[in-house]
Amino acid sequence: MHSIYSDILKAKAVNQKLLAILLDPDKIVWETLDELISKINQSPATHIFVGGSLVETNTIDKLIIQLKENVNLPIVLFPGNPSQISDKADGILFLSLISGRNSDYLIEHQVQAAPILKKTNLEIISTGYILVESESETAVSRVSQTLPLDRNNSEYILQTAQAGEMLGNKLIYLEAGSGAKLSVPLKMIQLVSQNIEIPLLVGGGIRNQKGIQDAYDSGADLVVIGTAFENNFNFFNT
Ligand code: 1GP
Repeated sequence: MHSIYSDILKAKAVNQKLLAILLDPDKIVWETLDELISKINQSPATHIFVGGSLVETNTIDKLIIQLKENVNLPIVLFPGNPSQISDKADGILFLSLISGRNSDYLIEHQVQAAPILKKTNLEIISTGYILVESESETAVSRVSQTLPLDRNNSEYILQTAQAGEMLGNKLIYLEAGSGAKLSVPLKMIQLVSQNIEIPLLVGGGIRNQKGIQDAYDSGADLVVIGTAFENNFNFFNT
């Protein structure tokens, strides 16, 4: 039995902060995979997320097989669409883009994914995914054809997070977008974390240790780091 979600809840209960390294299979330089794996093993990461906006399944499988052999962390899919489901992973963030009004990303992709997921043993973790404006356009916004929510309107973002929780999502993910210029505002993290019960994930545009610590101090339960580690495998040693 998987226990990814119950472990996240247990960590939250004792205020133990979590860290996910996001790997986009399209951006993996396969020749450097050994080094990547060894740096992951030396890092404080508690989870590996695998996904991207436009990845093909066979590269996802290939990457996960390598990771499973060499890293002892839960591997969680963070899919851009239903074609990115791999039964090699341990779990999946079953995302609904609740900040947008594109029904494909709210429910249609999930309907397509359901019969595929039924055939796997993946732990399915429903996640209310909220895209927050970060100055320039991000891949999530472009691919999903949705606009991010106004970063100055924390109240509306809180309402969205609360609606996501009331709908039964198990996690809320505040996303600025991969490589975002501006990460999610700390005041917003604070407001949302104080007014929902479920764990809060925060990611997008976090570039240094201080950014991670600030997000934790503001109430993030799990921080996601993609680009900064991708660009510098020594990121966690700096
Ligand atoms: C993107 O939140 C993640 O979906 C991580 O973003 O690549 O900017 O770290 P970065």
